[in-house]
Amino acid sequence: MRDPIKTKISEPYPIIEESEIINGFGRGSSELGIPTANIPISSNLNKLDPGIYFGFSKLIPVSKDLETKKRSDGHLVEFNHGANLSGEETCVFPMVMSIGYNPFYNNTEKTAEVHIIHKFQDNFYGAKIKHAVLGYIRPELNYTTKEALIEDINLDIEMALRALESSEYNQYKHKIL
Ligand code: RBF
Ligand code: MG
Repeated sequence: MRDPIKTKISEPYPIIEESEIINGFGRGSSELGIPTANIPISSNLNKLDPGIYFGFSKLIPVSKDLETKKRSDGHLVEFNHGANLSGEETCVFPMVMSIGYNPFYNNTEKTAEVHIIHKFQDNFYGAKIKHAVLGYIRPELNYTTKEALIEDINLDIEMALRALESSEYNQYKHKIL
C-alpha cells in the first residue's frame, strides 16, 4: 500500500524554475514506454531527497536551428528545440518527476527527469521546460521486473492527477504560464 499524497502544500514547495532539456539514456520511451525529459539538477532540486515528485510543467520552444548531438551510448539525437510543438502542446500539463539514481538501472549519477502527462506528437529535445514541483509521492525503489516498475509509474501518474485536481494544488498551474 502507498502513503497518500499530502492534501496541503508545504515547504520547500512550490519549487518553480525554468530549465533546459538534456540527453537522457534513451530508455524512457523505448524501454518503458514512458518518455521523460531529462533536466540538469538545479540547486533547489538537489536539496530534495531522491524520490518521485509531482507538479505542473510547460514546454517552451527555443528559436534555434536543428542540431545533431551524440548520446552517451553513441546514438545520434536530433535536437529540434521544440519547433514541432503545436499550440496545445505548449500548454501547462500535470507531470511526475523522478530524482535520483534509478535503482532498477543502477545509475551512478543523480539525475532528474520529468514525464509530462500528455501524449506528444514528436520529441522536443533542446526545448526549455518550466515547472512547479508541488509535492512528494514516494521513494525510488528497485523492482524485480520492468513491468512492476511500469505499473508503479502508472500508479504515480494516477495519484498525481488526482492530487493536482484539488484547488490546493491546481492554483499553481497558473504560476508557470
Ligand atoms: N526508476 C527506478 O529505478 N525506480 C523507481 O522507483 C522509479 N520511479 C519512477 C517514477 C516516475 C514517475 C518516473 C517518470 C520514472 C521513474 N523511474 C524509476 C525512472 C526510470 O527508470 C527512468 O525514467 C528510465 O530508466 C528512463 O531514464
Ligand atoms: Mg528521459
